[in-house]
Amino acid sequence: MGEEKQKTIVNSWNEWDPLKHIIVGKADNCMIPPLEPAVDAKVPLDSEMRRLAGTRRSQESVDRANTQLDNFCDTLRKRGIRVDRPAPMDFSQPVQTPDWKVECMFTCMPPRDILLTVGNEILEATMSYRCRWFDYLCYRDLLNKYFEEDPNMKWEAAPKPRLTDATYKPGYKERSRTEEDKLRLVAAKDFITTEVEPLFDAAEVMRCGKDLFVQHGMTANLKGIEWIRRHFPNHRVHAVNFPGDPYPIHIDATLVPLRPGLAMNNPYRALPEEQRQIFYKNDWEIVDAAKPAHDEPPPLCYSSVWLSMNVLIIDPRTVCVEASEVYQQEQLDKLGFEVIPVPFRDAYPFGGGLHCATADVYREGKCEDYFPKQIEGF
Ligand code: DAV
Repeated sequence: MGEEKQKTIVNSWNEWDPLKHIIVGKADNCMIPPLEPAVDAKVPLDSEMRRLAGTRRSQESVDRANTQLDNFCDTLRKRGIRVDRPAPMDFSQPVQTPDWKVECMFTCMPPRDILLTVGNEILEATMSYRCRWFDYLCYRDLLNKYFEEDPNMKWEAAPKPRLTDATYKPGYKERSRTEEDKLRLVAAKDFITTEVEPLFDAAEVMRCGKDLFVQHGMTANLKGIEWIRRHFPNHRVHAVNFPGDPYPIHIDATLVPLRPGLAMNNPYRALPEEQRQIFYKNDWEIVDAAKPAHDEPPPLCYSSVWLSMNVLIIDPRTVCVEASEVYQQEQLDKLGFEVIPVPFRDAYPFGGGLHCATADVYREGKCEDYFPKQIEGF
């Protein structure tokens, strides 16, 4: 069936069922984010991005990223997957609400950060950076279209946060001057955001059918996780955290499910023992992800080398892995996957890897219970 004729269906319950329709981001007009409080806590201490905050990325780097993004789309289309693209805005514009003003916006390269698909619902996340407050506008044409074309699609938006100074902890920067400081704060679950309002990025959520695992970290606070819990009453929502990650943002380079019964965990960001129990109790195996092939991320990249494990699963036997990540490819090959290498390192600086750069619209399959044995209080 040609992709134009494919009926629009919004449905995706997990990260591995057979993929039929997806959104892939674009690098156009991407800015280096301004150093507002939440961005400051995430940009690595030694990154050049600090000096260049609030400036445009070079057109040459944008073009290279877009070439790889377009190539990724072609790879998916050749596999019969329908691909849609967002509408980039002029992200160099200053934006404001009645509460604050910021010198520019950011990007629409990583739709995963904002769009959370759970079953027939697509939920726009609150976000927690001021420069990302308007991200949703880039996806509104697509969501509106899905809403028109699929009579069962549920279009939801989480409450937009105020993001006043009360949302961010005063003095956090002073308390996190070194990597050691950061690790100590993260181990104590002391993150940049306060609990005055619900906050989460969609990329903090790992979907496993009836169970949703949400990272408590730099973008999702406990109130945000509680909001998700009340919003999805038919799901079980588990807050997880990863001591060992000095910059905990987004779960998809940290804990990645591969297929029912198998997940991989970043060995430097181990899921705490008590939070592993639900996996073991239900006969899941958690393997350490292979080491990245690179010692450093590409220049002006705010993500870590662990984008190596930020894979896009096409179906329980097939996975897209970044083309230079030979160790990750080898590991997944040994685990029984067909590995599709996708060149993507030029796109990393614009918002992440192959999983970050996408958002599910349709995967075949239903909501299944992969964790029938629950752990009290988790
Ligand atoms: O390891 O820097 C990247 C995830 C971005 N969505 C990391 C996390």
